[in-house]
Amino acid sequence: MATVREATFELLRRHGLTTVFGNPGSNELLFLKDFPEDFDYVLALHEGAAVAMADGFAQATGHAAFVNLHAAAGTGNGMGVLTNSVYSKSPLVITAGQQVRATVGQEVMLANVDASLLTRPLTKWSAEPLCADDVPRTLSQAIHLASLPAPGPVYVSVPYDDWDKPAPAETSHLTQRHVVSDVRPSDEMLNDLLVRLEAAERPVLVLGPDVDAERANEAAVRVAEALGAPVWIAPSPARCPFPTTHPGFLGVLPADVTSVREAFEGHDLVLVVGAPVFRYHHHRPGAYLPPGICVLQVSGDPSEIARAPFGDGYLAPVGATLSALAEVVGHRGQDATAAARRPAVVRGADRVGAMHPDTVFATIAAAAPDDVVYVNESTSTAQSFWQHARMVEPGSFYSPASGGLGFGLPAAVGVQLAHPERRVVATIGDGSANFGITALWTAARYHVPVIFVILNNGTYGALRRFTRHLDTGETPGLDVPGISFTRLAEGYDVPSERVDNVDDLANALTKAFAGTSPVLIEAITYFD
Ligand code: TZD
Ligand code: CA
Repeated sequence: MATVREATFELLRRHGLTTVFGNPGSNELLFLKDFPEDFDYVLALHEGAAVAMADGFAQATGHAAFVNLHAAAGTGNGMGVLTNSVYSKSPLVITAGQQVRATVGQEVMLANVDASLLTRPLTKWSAEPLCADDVPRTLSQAIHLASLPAPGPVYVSVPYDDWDKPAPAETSHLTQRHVVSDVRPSDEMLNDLLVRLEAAERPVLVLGPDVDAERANEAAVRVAEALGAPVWIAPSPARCPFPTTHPGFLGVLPADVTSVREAFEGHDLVLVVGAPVFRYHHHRPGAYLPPGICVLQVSGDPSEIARAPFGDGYLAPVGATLSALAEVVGHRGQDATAAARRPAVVRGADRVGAMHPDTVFATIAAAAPDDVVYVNESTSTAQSFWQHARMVEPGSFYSPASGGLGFGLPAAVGVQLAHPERRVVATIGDGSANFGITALWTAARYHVPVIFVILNNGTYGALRRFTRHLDTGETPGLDVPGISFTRLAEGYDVPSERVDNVDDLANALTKAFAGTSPVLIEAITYFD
């Protein structure tokens, strides 16, 4: 008779969840006992890194990823990064070991008291099975829920004395279940959208991360071209849903109410696909929209539609909707004038001993192959990044979706594990890097060939910018001088180089792309 552990591994195998990202403790060892040979365990040295790696892996593969954390403390360490998984809708199946069932009530050491409440409201669903018999079914529920629309992270706490118990015979049904969800918008909905789109004279598209998540980038291009509509990426982007080289690409919408309104001036219809309306950041209150404009939002996420402060909502899978629209929208023969409206790129000047961030991103773009994947967590330089990076293929960009730092550096490891055939470049700020630095060890240990470029300007640049916006004057806690990333890299056994000028950076990148191992390039920059 199979044990609960064996039944669980069979279930995970059936769902393709054969990579376990984790950091173990005493509560987890009985789950990991007799670890099957066809499974991989990827050890992260901090749970934030484990969650971020799994998140990068899930987003890049387009499938659920499995995480195993240690009790409440390990879960807590993972929760900062988990704030991103909510908004990137990453289907993470996060498990944690619980103390022995009969002892949790006494609150013995490492008991995860009220475990199922711990990760709320970040997880879509969380549970602790009521008995050992129900562990496999609870995990099956978690796996399905994580992936069913709208996808998102789930959490299951399992007492460790459950794993060696016999699994009920009926458990075998679980591995045979085949679940499909509705994958097409209705004809009525499509027709309504079509009529409104075709009636518009000057439509504009705003695309969000779910377009890339559903690999609908090409369909979005076809819809934009047929409508003659230019394309913005929705504010605070976590992914790149549209080729940045397309003449109709306008860039990333600024993340404040007033700038968005200004960007929409001159248009009569905004079609938002696969994004919330909107993920504003800087508070610049005012009217949301110019007069007389109509906003249509297509999303597969009921919450995203329900919470929008304006616009009409269409609840439907974004990939299928864009593909269907691409088939039916008539070509107007009208060229999007976007290219003309995009300001010319002006590169900031380097200084002696410190590059402008523009130099870093432009030099990477010149050295990188066309199918390069970027993971970016360099906060004050986002605009510079988007001006210079070239991203053409789906799945070319990942960034922390809620702004929770500690995602980028480890997520790059997860993305690279998912895409051995593409090269991942992680552009990470010196401040951000420290929240996930231990992932360097995982990259070295498992030979994951990420090129880590640390932009070292010695400060929390984005916060410096906010002090101006909020008019606070100088505050404490803004500078982080004196950190050597080459020495940190050496400690984690990742080869590294420190560069402070464009020639040395270009040489370091050429070497890095020619090689097949992880490399860290510490790029000395200044805050602009
Ligand atoms: N802690 C966490 C987990 N997430 C955060 N977003 C912050 C703190 C606050 N924070 C920001 O929102 S941006 C930022 C911090 C500390 C500075 C990041 O500095 P950096 O990049 O060096 O990575 P820049 O380009 O210098 O801003
Ligand atoms: Ca910085």
